[in-house]
Amino acid sequence: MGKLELVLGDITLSDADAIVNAANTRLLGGGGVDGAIHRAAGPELLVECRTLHGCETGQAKLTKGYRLKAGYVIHTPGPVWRGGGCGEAEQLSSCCYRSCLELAQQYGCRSVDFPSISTGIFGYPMAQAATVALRTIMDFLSSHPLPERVRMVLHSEDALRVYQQTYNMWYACD
Ligand code: AR6
Repeated sequence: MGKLELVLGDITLSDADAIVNAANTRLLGGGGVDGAIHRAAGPELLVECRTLHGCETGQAKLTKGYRLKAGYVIHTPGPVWRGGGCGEAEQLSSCCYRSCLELAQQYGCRSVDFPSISTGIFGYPMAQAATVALRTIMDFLSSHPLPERVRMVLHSEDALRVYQQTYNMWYACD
Protein backbone atom coordinates (compact mmCIF):
# COMPACT_ATOMS: atom_id res chain seq x y z
CA MET A 1 0.00 0.00 0.00
CA GLY A 2 1.20 3.52 -0.83
CA LYS A 3 2.27 5.76 2.01
CA LEU A 4 0.96 9.10 3.21
CA GLU A 5 3.27 11.81 4.58
CA LEU A 6 2.38 15.07 6.30
CA VAL A 7 5.01 17.77 5.80
CA LEU A 8 5.46 21.49 6.34
CA GLY A 9 6.42 23.34 3.19
CA ASP A 10 5.76 25.22 0.00
CA ILE A 11 4.17 23.05 -2.66
CA THR A 12 5.68 25.11 -5.47
CA LEU A 13 9.07 23.59 -4.53
CA SER A 14 7.78 20.02 -4.69
CA ASP A 15 9.60 17.40 -6.74
CA ALA A 16 6.63 15.04 -6.88
CA ASP A 17 5.45 13.66 -10.22
CA ALA A 18 2.32 15.79 -9.81
CA ILE A 19 1.18 18.59 -7.52
CA VAL A 20 -2.42 19.57 -6.93
CA ASN A 21 -3.59 23.16 -7.32
CA ALA A 22 -6.50 24.43 -5.17
CA ALA A 23 -7.96 26.36 -8.08
CA ASN A 24 -11.29 28.00 -8.91
CA THR A 25 -13.78 26.97 -11.59
CA ARG A 26 -12.35 29.33 -14.20
CA LEU A 27 -8.86 27.77 -13.97
CA LEU A 28 -7.27 31.09 -14.85
CA GLY A 29 -5.19 31.60 -11.72
CA GLY A 30 -6.03 33.45 -8.52
CA GLY A 31 -4.64 34.11 -5.05
CA GLY A 32 -3.32 31.70 -2.42
CA VAL A 33 -1.63 28.54 -3.58
CA ASP A 34 -3.11 28.96 -7.07
CA GLY A 35 -1.30 32.27 -7.54
CA ALA A 36 1.92 30.85 -6.14
CA ILE A 37 1.81 27.85 -8.50
CA HIS A 38 1.16 30.06 -11.54
CA ARG A 39 4.04 32.38 -10.60
CA ALA A 40 6.43 29.48 -10.13
CA ALA A 41 5.32 27.58 -13.24
CA GLY A 42 5.55 30.64 -15.51
CA PRO A 43 3.12 32.07 -18.07
CA GLU A 44 2.96 28.88 -20.16
CA LEU A 45 0.77 27.37 -17.45
CA LEU A 46 -1.92 30.00 -17.97
CA VAL A 47 -1.74 29.48 -21.73
CA GLU A 48 -2.50 25.76 -21.30
CA CYS A 49 -5.16 26.48 -18.64
CA ARG A 50 -7.01 28.70 -21.13
CA THR A 51 -7.46 25.69 -23.42
CA LEU A 52 -9.25 23.74 -20.66
CA HIS A 53 -12.33 26.03 -20.53
CA GLY A 54 -12.70 25.84 -16.75
CA CYS A 55 -13.56 22.98 -14.44
CA GLU A 56 -16.57 22.19 -12.25
CA THR A 57 -16.18 22.16 -8.47
CA GLY A 58 -14.89 18.79 -7.40
CA GLN A 59 -13.65 17.75 -10.85
CA ALA A 60 -9.98 17.83 -11.81
CA LYS A 61 -7.98 18.68 -14.93
CA LEU A 62 -4.29 18.10 -15.61
CA THR A 63 -1.64 20.30 -17.22
CA LYS A 64 2.11 20.14 -17.54
CA GLY A 65 4.23 21.68 -14.78
CA TYR A 66 6.40 23.91 -17.01
CA ARG A 67 9.04 25.60 -14.79
CA LEU A 68 8.04 23.59 -11.71
CA LYS A 69 10.04 20.54 -10.67
CA ALA A 70 6.77 18.62 -10.65
CA GLY A 71 5.93 17.18 -14.05
CA TYR A 72 2.19 17.83 -13.84
CA VAL A 73 -0.25 20.15 -12.12
CA ILE A 74 -3.68 18.74 -11.32
CA HIS A 75 -6.12 21.61 -10.94
CA THR A 76 -9.22 21.14 -8.79
CA PRO A 77 -11.68 23.77 -7.58
CA GLY A 78 -12.62 22.89 -4.01
CA PRO A 79 -15.98 23.73 -2.46
CA VAL A 80 -16.59 27.13 -0.86
CA TRP A 81 -17.49 26.56 2.81
CA ARG A 82 -21.15 27.52 3.38
CA GLY A 83 -21.55 26.08 6.89
CA GLY A 84 -21.26 22.40 6.04
CA GLY A 85 -24.86 21.68 5.03
CA CYS A 86 -24.43 22.18 1.31
CA GLY A 87 -22.57 18.99 0.39
CA GLU A 88 -19.13 20.47 1.04
CA ALA A 89 -17.63 17.29 2.55
CA GLU A 90 -18.84 15.14 -0.32
CA GLN A 91 -17.48 17.61 -2.85
CA LEU A 92 -14.14 17.82 -1.08
CA SER A 93 -13.83 14.06 -0.72
CA SER A 94 -15.22 12.04 -3.56
CA CYS A 95 -14.83 14.87 -5.95
CA CYS A 96 -11.65 16.83 -5.27
CA TYR A 97 -9.25 14.40 -3.62
CA ARG A 98 -10.54 11.33 -5.40
CA SER A 99 -10.70 12.97 -8.83
CA CYS A 100 -7.10 14.14 -8.43
CA LEU A 101 -5.87 10.72 -7.32
CA GLU A 102 -7.66 9.03 -10.22
CA LEU A 103 -6.13 11.44 -12.69
CA ALA A 104 -2.68 10.97 -11.16
CA GLN A 105 -3.04 7.22 -11.46
CA GLN A 106 -4.17 7.52 -15.06
CA TYR A 107 -0.98 9.45 -15.87
CA GLY A 108 1.24 6.95 -14.06
CA CYS A 109 2.26 9.29 -11.24
CA ARG A 110 4.10 7.53 -8.44
CA SER A 111 4.11 10.58 -6.15
CA VAL A 112 1.49 13.29 -5.68
CA ASP A 113 1.59 16.32 -3.37
CA PHE A 114 -1.58 18.09 -2.19
CA PRO A 115 -2.12 21.42 -0.47
CA SER A 116 -4.97 21.59 2.03
CA ILE A 117 -7.73 22.27 -0.52
CA SER A 118 -10.44 24.86 0.36
CA THR A 119 -8.95 25.79 3.74
CA GLY A 120 -7.72 29.27 2.76
CA ILE A 121 -9.82 31.70 0.74
CA PHE A 122 -12.70 29.16 0.47
CA GLY A 123 -12.99 29.02 4.30
CA TYR A 124 -13.31 25.28 4.98
CA PRO A 125 -12.44 24.64 8.67
CA MET A 126 -9.01 23.00 8.85
CA ALA A 127 -9.88 20.11 11.19
CA GLN A 128 -12.91 19.10 9.18
CA ALA A 129 -11.01 19.38 5.92
CA ALA A 130 -8.19 17.26 7.38
CA THR A 131 -10.62 14.47 8.30
CA VAL A 132 -12.05 14.40 4.78
CA ALA A 133 -8.67 14.67 3.06
CA LEU A 134 -6.93 11.96 5.09
CA ARG A 135 -9.85 9.53 4.91
CA THR A 136 -10.15 9.89 1.14
CA ILE A 137 -6.41 9.54 0.54
CA MET A 138 -6.04 6.54 2.87
CA ASP A 139 -9.04 4.79 1.27
CA PHE A 140 -7.59 5.37 -2.18
CA LEU A 141 -4.08 4.19 -1.26
CA SER A 142 -5.45 1.00 0.27
CA SER A 143 -7.19 -0.01 -2.94
CA HIS A 144 -4.97 1.24 -5.79
CA PRO A 145 -1.35 0.52 -6.78
CA LEU A 146 -0.63 4.14 -7.71
CA PRO A 147 0.33 6.62 -6.43
CA GLU A 148 2.95 5.04 -4.19
CA ARG A 149 3.43 8.19 -2.11
CA VAL A 150 1.04 11.01 -1.30
CA ARG A 151 2.18 14.04 0.67
CA MET A 152 0.01 16.68 2.28
CA VAL A 153 2.19 19.80 2.06
CA LEU A 154 0.96 22.09 4.84
CA HIS A 155 1.84 25.75 4.73
CA SER A 156 1.86 26.54 8.48
CA GLU A 157 2.83 24.88 11.74
CA ASP A 158 -0.83 25.14 12.81
CA ALA A 159 -2.09 23.34 9.73
CA LEU A 160 0.56 20.63 10.15
CA ARG A 161 -0.45 20.14 13.80
CA VAL A 162 -4.14 19.80 12.89
CA TYR A 163 -3.38 17.22 10.20
CA GLN A 164 -1.07 15.27 12.55
CA GLN A 165 -3.68 15.24 15.30
CA THR A 166 -6.36 14.11 12.86
CA TYR A 167 -4.10 11.38 11.51
CA ASN A 168 -3.28 10.18 15.03
CA MET A 169 -6.94 10.13 15.97
CA TRP A 170 -7.99 7.92 13.05
CA TYR A 171 -4.95 5.95 11.90
CA ALA A 172 -2.19 5.85 14.54
CA CYS A 173 -3.20 2.39 15.77
CA ASP A 174 -3.34 0.81 12.28
N1 AR6 B 1 2.16 25.67 -0.48
C1 AR6 B 1 1.31 24.89 0.22
N2 AR6 B 1 0.14 25.35 0.74
C2 AR6 B 1 -0.16 26.66 0.53
C3 AR6 B 1 0.69 27.54 -0.21
C4 AR6 B 1 1.90 26.99 -0.72
N3 AR6 B 1 2.75 27.74 -1.42
N4 AR6 B 1 0.10 28.77 -0.22
C5 AR6 B 1 -1.05 28.68 0.47
N5 AR6 B 1 -1.21 27.41 0.92
P1 AR6 B 1 -6.03 28.75 -0.80
P2 AR6 B 1 -8.71 27.60 -1.32
C6 AR6 B 1 -2.30 26.84 1.72
O1 AR6 B 1 -6.62 30.03 -0.34
O2 AR6 B 1 -9.12 27.85 0.07
C7 AR6 B 1 -7.49 31.07 -5.02
O3 AR6 B 1 -7.70 32.43 -5.32
C8 AR6 B 1 -3.15 27.80 2.50
O4 AR6 B 1 -2.54 28.14 3.74
O5 AR6 B 1 -4.84 28.81 -1.69
O6 AR6 B 1 -9.00 26.27 -1.94
C9 AR6 B 1 -8.10 30.16 -6.09
O7 AR6 B 1 -7.97 30.71 -7.38
C10 AR6 B 1 -4.43 26.98 2.71
O8 AR6 B 1 -4.32 26.14 3.85
O9 AR6 B 1 -7.14 27.86 -1.61
C11 AR6 B 1 -9.53 30.08 -5.65
O10 AR6 B 1 -10.28 31.20 -6.08
C12 AR6 B 1 -4.49 26.10 1.47
O11 AR6 B 1 -3.21 26.22 0.83
C13 AR6 B 1 -9.44 30.09 -4.15
O12 AR6 B 1 -8.21 30.77 -3.85
C14 AR6 B 1 -5.58 26.49 0.49
O13 AR6 B 1 -5.70 27.90 0.50
C15 AR6 B 1 -9.33 28.70 -3.60
O14 AR6 B 1 -9.39 28.74 -2.18
